Amino acid sequence: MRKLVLIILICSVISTVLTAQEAASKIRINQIGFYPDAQKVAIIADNIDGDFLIKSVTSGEVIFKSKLSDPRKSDFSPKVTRIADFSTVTKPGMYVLNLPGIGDSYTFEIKTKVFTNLTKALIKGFYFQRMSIALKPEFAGKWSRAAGHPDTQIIIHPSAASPARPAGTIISCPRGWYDAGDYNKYVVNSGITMGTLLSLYEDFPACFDTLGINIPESGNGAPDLLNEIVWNLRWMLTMQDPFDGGVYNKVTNADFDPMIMPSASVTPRYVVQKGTAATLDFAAVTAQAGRVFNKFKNVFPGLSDSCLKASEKAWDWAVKNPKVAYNQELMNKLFKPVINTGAYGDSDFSDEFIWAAAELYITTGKESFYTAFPMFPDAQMPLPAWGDVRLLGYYTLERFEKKLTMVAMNDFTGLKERIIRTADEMAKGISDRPYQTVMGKSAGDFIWGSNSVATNEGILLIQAYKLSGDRKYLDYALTNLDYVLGRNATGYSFVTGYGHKTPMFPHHRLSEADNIADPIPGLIVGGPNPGQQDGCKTYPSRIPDESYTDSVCSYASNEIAINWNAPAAYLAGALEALYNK
Ligand code: G3I
Ligand code: 9MR
Repeated sequence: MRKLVLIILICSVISTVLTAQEAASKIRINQIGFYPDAQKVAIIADNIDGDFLIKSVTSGEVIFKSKLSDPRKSDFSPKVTRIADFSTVTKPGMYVLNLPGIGDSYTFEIKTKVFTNLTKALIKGFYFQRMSIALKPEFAGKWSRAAGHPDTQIIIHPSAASPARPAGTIISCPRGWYDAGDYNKYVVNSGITMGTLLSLYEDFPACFDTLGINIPESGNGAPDLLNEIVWNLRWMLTMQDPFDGGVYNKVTNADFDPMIMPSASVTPRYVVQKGTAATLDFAAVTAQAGRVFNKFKNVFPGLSDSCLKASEKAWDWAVKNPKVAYNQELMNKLFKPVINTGAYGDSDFSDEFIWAAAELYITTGKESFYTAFPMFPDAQMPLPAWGDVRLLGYYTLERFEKKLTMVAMNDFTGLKERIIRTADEMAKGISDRPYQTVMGKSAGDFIWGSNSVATNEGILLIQAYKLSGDRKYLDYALTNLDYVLGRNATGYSFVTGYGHKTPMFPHHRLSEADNIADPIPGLIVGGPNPGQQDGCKTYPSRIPDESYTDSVCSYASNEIAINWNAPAAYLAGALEALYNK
């Protein structure tokens, strides 16, 4: 009998727990929290009519009560949502949102600087991706690990052969960050990543001069954001052929490694063919780095000058070789060994020319860079992505308005209007959307790495705010951080370790092979992608904004990548800087 009572008791406890989880998962909310003076919205992923309450976790007191909104209908699914707006709650504290008769949301916090830890974690994520170095417990905690991929014996692949460096020549390309869940390093994807991180520093130097993330270089007199960037920058510099200035596309194995730790990965590594995209991305990054590191000559002697020299040399190579695409399929027909890792193949270089030209122009002041190619070939403003980098150049022109010479000044008003117009277009109709976020305007937002669409939209909105001073753009940008942290159709906060329901099984060799239950923290996964190119069987749905699965097989929705972490770090860091002024 006692046993039966116990079983009934356990069952009823389990059923309450399940109900609590179900309730929490129905309430889609930024799982970290809110600034006191910001908009605060949760979305009920169900057609429930009635009131909602905001309760203090510490006192249990109901401090706010209001009605759920009229329903909103998704454009991509038959589902309907309701909005709970509690923006008038401004008192710092820990809270839950309660739906009477249904249950509580996850707890969340209202306070100033509510995303400082998140910002630090997203930058620290890069430290965890470092190659060629052991991660020590004092910096990496339980995720400490042995060194791997020294990359001091890199083979020139036949596709990369030149008279001075014939196939089989050994070069040294140490350091750098693992690109993603795999163990290779790609110049093109490092390009946008580094550009975004360097811009984060250039846009908000005061914040990042003092933000420490506890890495081996901390306290050396340079900001930690820059210290971390240097780890990848020094690798990138090795990717330039000193004899002609061209830049190899990647350091790679012939095939993706299995899910093993770095120290167990010993297959040969190659640099492959040079390309125009890689060379121009390299030119842009090194021009920007030359500018940024000029202020830190005492900590990094010679680095700024080396970067600038490398940049001009790369630019010259690209001008002479303006159409060298990295076509891996074609390359594999011509050369052995066949290379099966990521391609980041791009065949339109007009945007890379714009970006490199803009960075070189601002760093050197030489107008010839600005006028070398059409800076505004058309009126389009494509959101930054690894193969689409022209806006990175435009952001730089806008950031350095005071340095523009007459010819660029003449374009400036037009550029400013375009950025603001693009921001307006992105936000148009937001109040009708089921999740009230800028992200999700159309099904086309949900591509491989869709979370970087959300965060890059956030960056564009922040540029619109900087140019206009209109607070609404900042509020729009925040809706996309809310999206990434849980106010979305999946109910996940997409950053490992940050939020309540977070990815536990990312497609990430470092997290999968380390025998530690928790994945490495501070890494944003790709997010919903109805393409489902990985063929995983665990996706809950093909509906664009729901097509996400927290399983290790899912490299098309649940991998992590440096070009996704960088804009997430930018968005969180910029909001911290701008909301806490
Ligand atoms: O841009 C088109 C879009 O216009 C179209 O509507 C949509 C429909 O599916 O496709 C979009 O293109 C997709 C593109 O990603 C979007 O950026 C392609 O289908 C898709 O195949 C492509 O995926 C890329 C993937 O590699 C496969 O090549 C991802 O961008 C890229 O982030 C990813 O990168 C990999 C590296 O190769 C290897 N390391 C891991 C890394 C992250 O997964
Ligand atoms: O692990 C690889 C991941 O980093 C890439 O994004 C993805 C697409 O290029 O490919 C993954 O590797 C898979 C390979 O493409 C096919 N065999 C299974 C591999 C995953 O374990």
